[in-house]
Amino acid sequence: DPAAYDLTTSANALHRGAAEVLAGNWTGLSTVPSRKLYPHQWSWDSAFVAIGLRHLSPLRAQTELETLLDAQWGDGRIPHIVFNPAVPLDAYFPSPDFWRSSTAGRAAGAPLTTQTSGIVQPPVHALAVWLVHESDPGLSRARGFLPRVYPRLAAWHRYLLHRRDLGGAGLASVVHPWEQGMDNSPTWDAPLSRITPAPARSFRRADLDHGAAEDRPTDLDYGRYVRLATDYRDQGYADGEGDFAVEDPAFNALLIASEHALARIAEELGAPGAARHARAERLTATLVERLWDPAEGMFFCRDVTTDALIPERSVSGLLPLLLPGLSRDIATALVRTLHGPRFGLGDTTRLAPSYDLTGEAFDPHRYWRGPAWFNTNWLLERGLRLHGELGPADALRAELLDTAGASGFAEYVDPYTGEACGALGFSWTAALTLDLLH
Ligand code: 9WN
Repeated sequence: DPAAYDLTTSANALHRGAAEVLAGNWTGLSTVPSRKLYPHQWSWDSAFVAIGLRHLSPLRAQTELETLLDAQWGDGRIPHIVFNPAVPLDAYFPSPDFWRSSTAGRAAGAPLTTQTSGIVQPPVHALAVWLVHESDPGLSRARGFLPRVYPRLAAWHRYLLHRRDLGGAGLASVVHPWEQGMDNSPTWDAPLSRITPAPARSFRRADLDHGAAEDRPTDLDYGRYVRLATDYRDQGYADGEGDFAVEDPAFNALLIASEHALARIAEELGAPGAARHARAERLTATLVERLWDPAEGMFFCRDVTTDALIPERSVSGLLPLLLPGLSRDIATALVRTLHGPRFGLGDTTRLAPSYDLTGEAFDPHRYWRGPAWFNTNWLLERGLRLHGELGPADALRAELLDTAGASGFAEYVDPYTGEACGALGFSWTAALTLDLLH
């Protein structure tokens, strides 16, 4: 059948292209998100990269995660960036001399020799570890992969569930927009407006050397990012003292999904997993209590400082679809919202946008204020499949593969047209393409 033959050749070409991107971004012990724009190791990027790498080299996938975990702090936090000492300081801002992890982070147990940032990113790691293990259990057992990483992942979750329970209800809070990973989402506009920006002349934005200014966050955003990070650093990275604390649905949904994965890892190691599964279920109930809005059919962020929901519709509010313990009603409502006018999936958009199409702040090209991203769409695809929405899951998978290949594995795309934006040859786009091909 010639049509089947074509499909195979294009799948092969896509596979080859994605593998080339990951080979080009591999540095020996980990993968950079993008050679020019992001020349170090990023936390949630590495988790997504490992999920794709496992199909090419389970050994590399394990190494990717082990390298990240080697930079874990004594208090359990996994830093959002692990710096490569061979890269010049001015290649990325904020650089190690800004974060000063080994001195300012000493009380929190920052590593002495490895330089890292002091904030975190979404906890996709236990989920990635489990998927990497499953791809080659023989190699994993031979290398003692799970016994080595399990205590670190447990400490990571403990940090988030205790030190970061700033709202007091059991969910984890982020203390900086970079922690949640959707840096300039309109969700942050209100809580950020209370932060006095650092003067523009006090820092230099290396991102503008490689990214288009009209796509990236603004200078005013950066002034506030810098102020928040400086204050956190100057408090010795101690938690509970800052002016920004938000409970985010995607961050917490990923923590819950990872807690389920941690339960499976424990069971694989011969320990009981039931308590962790039960905790994940309790957290799911708390997520619904704290962040679900039945009238809107989606989840919202809670601003811990004002104890109010932030009325901005971000794709983050759809990502709890990933959770197995969601009620049928909530899953159905999320699927409806995803395909409705605000996200337009399968109707006006090719991939789910990062932000409400009808929202005042929507911009199809500006970073997390509208463009579609591959990691969030990969998570939605998994969620759709988990809840039995096989038709929509298959359609989204086909669009993801098409768009990834046609865009040159772009960092993000215009949600209507699939036009490439940001960096090309972006690691998690390539990695998640590989995962969908398998
Ligand atoms: C700040 C690396 C990271 C991603 C984030 C994305 C972007 C950094 C930046 O790039 O953030 O951490 O410099 O803009 O928003 O999700 O992890 O790919």
